[in-house]
Amino acid sequence: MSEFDLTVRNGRIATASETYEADIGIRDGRIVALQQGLAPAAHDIDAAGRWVLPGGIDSHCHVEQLSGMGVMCADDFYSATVSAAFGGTTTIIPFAAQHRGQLLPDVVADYARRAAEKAVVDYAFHLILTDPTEPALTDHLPTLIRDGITSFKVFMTYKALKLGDDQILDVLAVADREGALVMVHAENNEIIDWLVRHLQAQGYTAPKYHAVAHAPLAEAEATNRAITLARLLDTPMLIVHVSQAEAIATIGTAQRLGAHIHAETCPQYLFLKADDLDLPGVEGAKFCCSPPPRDAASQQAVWQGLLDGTLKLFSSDHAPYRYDDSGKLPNGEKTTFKQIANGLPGLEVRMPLLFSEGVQTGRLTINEFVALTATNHARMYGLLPRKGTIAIGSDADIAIWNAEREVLISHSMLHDNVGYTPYEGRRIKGWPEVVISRGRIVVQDQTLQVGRGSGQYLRCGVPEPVLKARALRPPDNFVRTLFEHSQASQKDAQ
Ligand code: DUC
Ligand code: ZN
Ligand code: ZN
Repeated sequence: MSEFDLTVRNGRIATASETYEADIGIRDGRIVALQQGLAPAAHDIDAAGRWVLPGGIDSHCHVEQLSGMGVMCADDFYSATVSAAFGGTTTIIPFAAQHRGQLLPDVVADYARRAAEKAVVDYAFHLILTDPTEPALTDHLPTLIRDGITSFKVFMTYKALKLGDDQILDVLAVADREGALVMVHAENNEIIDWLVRHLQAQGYTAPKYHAVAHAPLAEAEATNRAITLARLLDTPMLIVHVSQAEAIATIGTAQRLGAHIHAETCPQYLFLKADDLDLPGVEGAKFCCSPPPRDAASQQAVWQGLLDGTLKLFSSDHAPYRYDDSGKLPNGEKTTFKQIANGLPGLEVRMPLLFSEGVQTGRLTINEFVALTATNHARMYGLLPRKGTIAIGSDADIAIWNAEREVLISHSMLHDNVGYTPYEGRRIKGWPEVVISRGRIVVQDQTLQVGRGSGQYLRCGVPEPVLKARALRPPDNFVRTLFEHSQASQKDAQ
């Protein structure tokens, strides 16, 4: 009898740093052998002529979550994780989202229960933090961080979600002290509101005006301001869903100055344009997300940011809303751009789109592809080496890609519950045909092979940017010390 539960043989393995031919032996959900000439186990996959890559990590997706406007996502943990798996992603990190007035521990307990019942691949959580009260900052966040939720997103826009700069500083200081990473949605709220008001006053309500209201400069300004706040405390920050050149330039400058600034982008900023919102009626709602898709020059800048390492993460920002009155169109054909639920689906096509347009075109090496879609996410959120790579001791999360398979993207072939895809009709080349999570074959022969609730919760460790910042910076930062002392005296005074 074989010492392995499963073997994957004859494939070409790529990690973020290496490419080589070897067989993989898997036991108890982990990779335990990596060498040529392994004898087949009773369960054996012949990966000859295929790429054997780490399963993807999608570290920015919205699943079974209420939006700021109170709209429920179309995907629950079942449909979202099934869809992820069919697209080669074996770990997702969605958001346990606090709405004002809610207690963080309650939010997380509810979200954890929903996920445990339904997820088919593994998952960790970020928080969305909208109400940084004193108990949240002093008690709830530190406890949740110790329980493995080591990243949280704050918003600079959306009335119901946004924090002021002073609140963001409070959150950054707590994250810094407790070992967590703050993710920022950077758009200037006042600029957007002003533009919305004047567009509406002139009767400009069609979906295409969403992209006008969410102006590139609103993103550029907020990105610069967010970075300034992080630099004041000399603490790490991740700018999410970056879409345009000036924001990327600002991030690059901060990185060259030695600030601990990291950044992510998403498929919609490489493969869609603001022009896509300009369709008859309200059809353009299918392309409304924030920040919105931009122009060809922005797409070029985003590609460049991925190639030169300014942008380290490629996530979907999957935010699924159906094209009907349950989601995108609360007012049917009369829905104005301001009322359209913001967000696009992308969990399943994230990796195939980048594989086809990045690797197959020669823009990216296969190793860069792995880094951008898996390994860098595991580093960023404290999941390496368990997730995001192929190595002895790592979880056996593997996607076996057929680089020759040509696919015509259409919603009918996808597994989410959104009812449309913004990438309808695109021809791409390369698709993950077998997907393995913790040694379990999740997808094979275009069929789901596992049941609801078989995914596991992952506790994230300290994010690598936090460890690096701690190691590199001088121990005394007067501004941080000021925060610590004033927090302590506020607590004593109670
Ligand atoms: N923008 C966000 O900030 N989150 C969800 C989707 C979107 O478009
Ligand atoms: Zn956002
Ligand atoms: Zn998002």
